[in-house]
Amino acid sequence: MSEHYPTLFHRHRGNPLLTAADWPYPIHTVFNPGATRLADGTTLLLCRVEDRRGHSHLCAARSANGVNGWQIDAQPTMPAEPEQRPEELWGIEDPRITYVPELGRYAVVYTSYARGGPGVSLALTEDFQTFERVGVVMQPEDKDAALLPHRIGDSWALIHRPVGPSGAHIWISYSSDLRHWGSHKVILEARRGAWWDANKIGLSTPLIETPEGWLMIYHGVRQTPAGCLYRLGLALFDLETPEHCLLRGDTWVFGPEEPYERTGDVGNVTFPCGVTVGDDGDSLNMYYGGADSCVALATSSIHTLLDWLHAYGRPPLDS
Ligand code: BMA
Repeated sequence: MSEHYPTLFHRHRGNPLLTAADWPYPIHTVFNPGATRLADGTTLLLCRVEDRRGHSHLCAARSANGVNGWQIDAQPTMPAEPEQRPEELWGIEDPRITYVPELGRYAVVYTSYARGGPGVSLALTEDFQTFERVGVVMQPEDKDAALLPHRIGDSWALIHRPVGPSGAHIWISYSSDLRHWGSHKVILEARRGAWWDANKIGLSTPLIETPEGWLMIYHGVRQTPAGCLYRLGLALFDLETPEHCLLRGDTWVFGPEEPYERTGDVGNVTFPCGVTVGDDGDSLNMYYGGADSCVALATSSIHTLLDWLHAYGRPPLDS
């Protein structure tokens, strides 16, 4: 990317942080981790691990500083349960974690994959050891979902990305009990034509709550004759009415550049599912999959991303 674009994210020099070689049991690849900080400050990554069948499960890695010294669970933390849950026949993928103070638990929203296509499932956990599996909350074809950490008015809110005849856009849905969802609305549309985020976009990390609004990091997929390019953009949504987009950037702000992002099982993919906020309330650690083959880290800060949106973003044209 040329010098005159501001650099919003800085790759950690220790990248990639985790690869299959770090795993305590045989796996094929590890990528697309969800992330959170536990009460004691420990960073927990819930990684998507793919085995040699081609099926994924989730496995936790914990680190005191979020960078190194990862303690990886000796076995799958959240295996797929295809016997009890047919929607998990081909595995579970791409978790997004939200701590929900009202429940005193973490919500893990993930893709469950089976014959019907990818759908969105929800599980609740206190400790990332035992999980209450709520089950499918959005039927196929849907993915790239995360829960907001508290109710909006009386309702829980879920961001997700169903695929319809008009393309793959980002939606919000509401629920009073986390099980039954409705009041569905499109909140961010994939653009059309030659844009970097034409036709297919999806939520990357869970929304980040800031005094100025809900900050969204989303991915845009550019289809090229040589394959897809997965890059990231920014948008800001109203705090009280999160379906209302205040600002959206026109250009992507992070994309595949390094060898571990360019080359792998699926090259040219940077795919974050988790972000953690530092003790200062501003610094960000964004954890992402590189080329569907490793876990990497890029850092930024909330104020840097908001400043950029104010400088370069604009309200969506049709609002
Ligand atoms: C998306 C998801 C991600 C994956 C990406 C690139 O549709 O399946 O898990 O990283 O494609 O393969």
